[in-house]
Amino acid sequence: MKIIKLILLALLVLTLSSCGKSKPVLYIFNWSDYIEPELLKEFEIANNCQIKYSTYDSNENMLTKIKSARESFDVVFPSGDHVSILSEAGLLEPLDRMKLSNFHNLNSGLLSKAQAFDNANQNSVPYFWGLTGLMYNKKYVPAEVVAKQSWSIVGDSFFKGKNKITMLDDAREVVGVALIHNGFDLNDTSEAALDAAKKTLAEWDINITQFDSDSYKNEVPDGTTWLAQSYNGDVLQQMAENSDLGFILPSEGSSLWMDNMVILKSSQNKELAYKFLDFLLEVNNAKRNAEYTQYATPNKAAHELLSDDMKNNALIYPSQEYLAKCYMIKALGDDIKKIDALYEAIKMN
Ligand code: SPD
Repeated sequence: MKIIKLILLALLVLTLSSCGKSKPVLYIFNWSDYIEPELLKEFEIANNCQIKYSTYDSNENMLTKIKSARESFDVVFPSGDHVSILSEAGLLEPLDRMKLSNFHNLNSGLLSKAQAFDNANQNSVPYFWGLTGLMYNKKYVPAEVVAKQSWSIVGDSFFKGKNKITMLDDAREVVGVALIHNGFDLNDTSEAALDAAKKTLAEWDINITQFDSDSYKNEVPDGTTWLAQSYNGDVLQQMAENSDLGFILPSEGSSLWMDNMVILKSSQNKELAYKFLDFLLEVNNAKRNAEYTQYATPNKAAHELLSDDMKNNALIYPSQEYLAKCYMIKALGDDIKKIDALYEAIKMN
């Protein structure tokens, strides 16, 4: 009897301890609306793990959270300029290519471009690239205003007193397009360039109601906002469901960016983080992700599988002629303070 009791007790302890054994957790920090949600579930099942997923709407917010000791993440998706900033701060894990069996799917031309912010592609893997433009609602913005196809629409007298325009809450994007509109490189911080951008932004500011990088996705469709500076894929996601929406890539050119996957040096679960990166690089997963997010994929093998409609969509993959007028946002070192000061002054107005 005593032996049976002991066996039962041992079984109970064993059951309780295996129940209490939690699955490994992967902490992911990404831009909002920037992944096919089913992929997350499939990764959890395939790897018997749990994903804790959080989102951000600007590189600056991401950086602040990463630097705060309170939250820790394994995988993050910074834009190119912030890959440089995170690398210089010693926060990134140098990547071991041997653990990324699907790395070869990437477009070598885009990998070379990514070396502008990540030498030898050591610390980051390209995720998506995209452009910034103007989203509008055809019900409210007259065709003759849209026909201007220029950043100057933001200052158009049609919008005067209407409080219907928003711009991104992103200093580089806002000051950047004012620089481009004036014929400067978006990374130019010379006095002449910033004076011109300041003048333009002061003119546009009377029409701008808020600086926000997320709400336009709902507010342009529902008419709260009529025109918004926005990221192309976010707009295309909405356009697929609402024919009243349109998107302009202004004729002066625009900002061009590449977002990337990185593993933080502080990651507590690097093996699982590598598996996640490799899972997203797998050709069919990358294709599904590109179809869901509507952003341009740097995964050459996945791009080949996309429909002709998507591959020929100039709002996702613009012509070489248009791309030649666009500027990649670069890390500016201390000069970023000049851009931030100009942006804060406009916001405070
Ligand atoms: N919802 C996804 C948005 C991605 C935007 N990324 C890049 C911004 C660079 N300024």
